[in-house]
Amino acid sequence: MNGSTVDTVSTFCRVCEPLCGVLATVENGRITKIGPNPDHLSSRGHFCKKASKMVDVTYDPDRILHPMKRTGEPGEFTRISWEQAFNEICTSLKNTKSNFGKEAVAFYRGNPAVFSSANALVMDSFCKALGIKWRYDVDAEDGKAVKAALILMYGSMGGFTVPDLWHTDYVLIVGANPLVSHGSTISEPRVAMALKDIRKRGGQVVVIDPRRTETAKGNTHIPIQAGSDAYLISALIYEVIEQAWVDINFVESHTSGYEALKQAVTGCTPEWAETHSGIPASTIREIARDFATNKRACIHYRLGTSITRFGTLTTLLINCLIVVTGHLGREGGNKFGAGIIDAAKFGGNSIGENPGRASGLPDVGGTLPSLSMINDIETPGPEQVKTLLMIAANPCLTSTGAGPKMDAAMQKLDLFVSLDLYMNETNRFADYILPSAGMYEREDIPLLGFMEMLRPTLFATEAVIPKQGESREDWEILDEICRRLGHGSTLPFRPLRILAKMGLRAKPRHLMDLMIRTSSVGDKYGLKPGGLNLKKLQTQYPNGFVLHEQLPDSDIAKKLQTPDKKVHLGTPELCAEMERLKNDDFYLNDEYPLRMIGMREKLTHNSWMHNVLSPEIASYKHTARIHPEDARARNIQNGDMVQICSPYGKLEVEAKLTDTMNRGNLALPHGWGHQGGWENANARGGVNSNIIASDNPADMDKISGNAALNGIPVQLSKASPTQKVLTDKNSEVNKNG
Ligand SMILES: Nc1nc2c(c(=O)[nH]1)N[C@H]1C(S)=C(S)[C@@H](COP(=O)(O)OP(=O)(O)OC[C@H]3O[C@@H](n4cnc5c(=O)[nH]c(N)nc54)[C@H](O)[C@@H]3O)O[C@H]1N2
Ligand SMILES: Nc1nc2c(c(=O)[nH]1)N[C@H]1C(S)=C(S)[C@@H](COP(=O)(O)OP(=O)(O)OC[C@H]3O[C@@H](n4cnc5c(=O)[nH]c(N)nc54)[C@H](O)[C@@H]3O)O[C@H]1N2
Ligand code: SF4
Ligand SMILES: [Mo]
Repeated sequence: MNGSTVDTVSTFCRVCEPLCGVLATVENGRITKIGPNPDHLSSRGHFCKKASKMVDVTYDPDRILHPMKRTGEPGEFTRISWEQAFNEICTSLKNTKSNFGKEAVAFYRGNPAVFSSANALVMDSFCKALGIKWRYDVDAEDGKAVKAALILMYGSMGGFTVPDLWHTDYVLIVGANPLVSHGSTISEPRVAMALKDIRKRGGQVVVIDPRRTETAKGNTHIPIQAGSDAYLISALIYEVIEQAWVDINFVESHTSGYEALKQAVTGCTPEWAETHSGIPASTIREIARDFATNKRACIHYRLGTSITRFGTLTTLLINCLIVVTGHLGREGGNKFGAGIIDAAKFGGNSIGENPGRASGLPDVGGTLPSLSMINDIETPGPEQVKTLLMIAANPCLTSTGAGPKMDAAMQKLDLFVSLDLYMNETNRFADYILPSAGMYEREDIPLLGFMEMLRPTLFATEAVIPKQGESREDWEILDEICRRLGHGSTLPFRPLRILAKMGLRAKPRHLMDLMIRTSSVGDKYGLKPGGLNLKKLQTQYPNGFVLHEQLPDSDIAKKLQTPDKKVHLGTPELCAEMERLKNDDFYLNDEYPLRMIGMREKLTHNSWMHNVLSPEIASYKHTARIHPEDARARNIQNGDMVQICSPYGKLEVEAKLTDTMNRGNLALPHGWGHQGGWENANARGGVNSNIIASDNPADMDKISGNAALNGIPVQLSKASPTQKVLTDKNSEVNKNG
């Protein structure tokens, strides 16, 4: 016997939205493997390689494991104690408040932050406790347009309408690539299987995308010109109305504003849409017919529609199409989520109530776009942002406005504190980096997925391993700041904060427990002895507890948060945007004839998985995917360095010719061009794709302030010969993207 212990622990992955149940092999307190869990009731054995790479992230020698203080140039940090870090940060926060007012303190949330339920439960109350008025987040590069549309139509940004893929006969996938992304605003580990099943039962999967994506392969692919979906969808609505395919009963019972919608799409003929989108009018008519006349039809849409200039309008139109054809809340249509709490009730519903102080960009549900930060930090005057607290974010790479201006703004702050696993391209400018505990170092429930799950399932995990180094959970760090500033704690309820001041400190796990116990399956604190609580869920149901075998049909009026309990179709916002769309000449600029979009690759995740030392990730190269004809016209060959210029900036990157691109469009992944504390990532080259995105607030989506990162007008040319790099040119045209 060597005394070693090997355990296999059921837990769940928190890299992306399916939140797959996985098995962690733990040897002597160290995770050695993350693998699939065939018995997990949500993921049922689904697993992807990204999850297995979390072992490398957890033990990455470049991970920040101690509080660090900037003692020199950007990126030059010295280890300090937690005590020193908290002392100095809290003193500085107090000084900022007394010198400039509490409005000088701002908060920024990045994407990985929402994958911790504890964070989701306390970030709001942390900001409220500190009186933080300026809250920014990466949602403007992701889903602000979606949230704004949900607010306008359904009354709350928490009320996602998820495509009922397991029971549909026709799904229109517009601007999403779930075979690589594993789905977003939908939480379904087996999304690939669900799509396969649709085909098996004779149904259709139609993918509208400027690239013949992994999802498009084997399905019906309709190539589109990037940034033109609003034309397409308004023409689909036009055609549905023209052909009398509207579900009038549904519209009369559940909606308002139908006549205004009808008016707004006047003249939006399939021929008109063809000139903008490149999709033949006959195909548009076919899609309209198939979608409207199929009893079980739904739409899945994501970044290809939301991070565009007309992001909110496109999302509004998609939802109007779902609703007027009577596909809302029905089997095989788009249904409201059914988790243990109805997030729509707590989701927030404000748009533009607290616009950026200098950018004027609107907030959605109380948070502002990343871009607004630049102006709000740089512009002198009342309420100028002087201090920034940032959790799990890297806007200098991931946001619109990334580049010299964002870098400069970060350096103008009096105090910049970042909570992160790494020193990245943004927090290298910070004054302090505080080490965060990784996903397997914290307990959790799938709070983020509740409203998105196709088979709503409840599960929980304990921390699988101890916190590495001196890291702490994000919430613990926020809690300590609140305690030291005299607010008791960072928890949302006042009585809990008062109790904390008396030494009785509740934790987010108590709130998770509360949610479970008071839910329909909860033990109601003993009143329903057979019911669930957090502990019971963790110990007796390690593989989850299925809440609904399938999404229940929605009682629509009950799900809506609009005051009149109607879905609002032709809102003034939609009508005004339709007018703007009809008069838009943005893409008529011959100087920038191509359109650039983003793309995701299977094994990396936004900006934070390029450091993993794996041969597969190492084999990834940052390349722009270009159609061979677009390349030939410019004398560009596979592997050449090319220059891509937009009206806002330029970059150079290697070309990869592929006929998966729709002609006139090229794709470049984001999150590359590293210069942080991650050595392997830095060595992998590539460029920051967002330096050619606009940093002008006027260019953002009008309603939500969402960035327009898909459909950037660009010109393309071969870079000067000195820039040429050695590459394998064996394959001139790549068929696999
Ligand atoms: N492997 C991996 N998975 C991820 C991530 C990752 O970085 N890597 N990121 C996660 C995150 S944060 C998110 S939000 C989700 C995103 O999830 P998805 O939105 O499913 O992922 P994307 O790959 O961005 O897919 C957008 C699709 O829209 C297409 N597109 C671009 N412009 C247009 C357009 O104008 N019109 C239309 N119709 N299509 C267009 C693109 O070609 C692309 O196929 O993925 C998550 N999952
Ligand atoms: N051009 C273009 N730009 C895009 C996109 C696109 O499709 N095209 N997609 C956008 C989208 S959808 C998103 S969500 C954003 C993502 O943008 P961001 O959220 O800004 O960046 P990420 O790369 O997700 O990671 C941010 C940081 O979180 C840290 N991190 C990881 N796990 C944890 C944790 O558990 N705790 C803490 N405290 N930190 C952690 C990582 O180390 C990393 O430094 O990028 C956006 N940018
Ligand atoms: S799909 Fe996402 S949640 Fe599931 S195992 Fe892969 S990375 Fe984790
Ligand atoms: Mo995202």
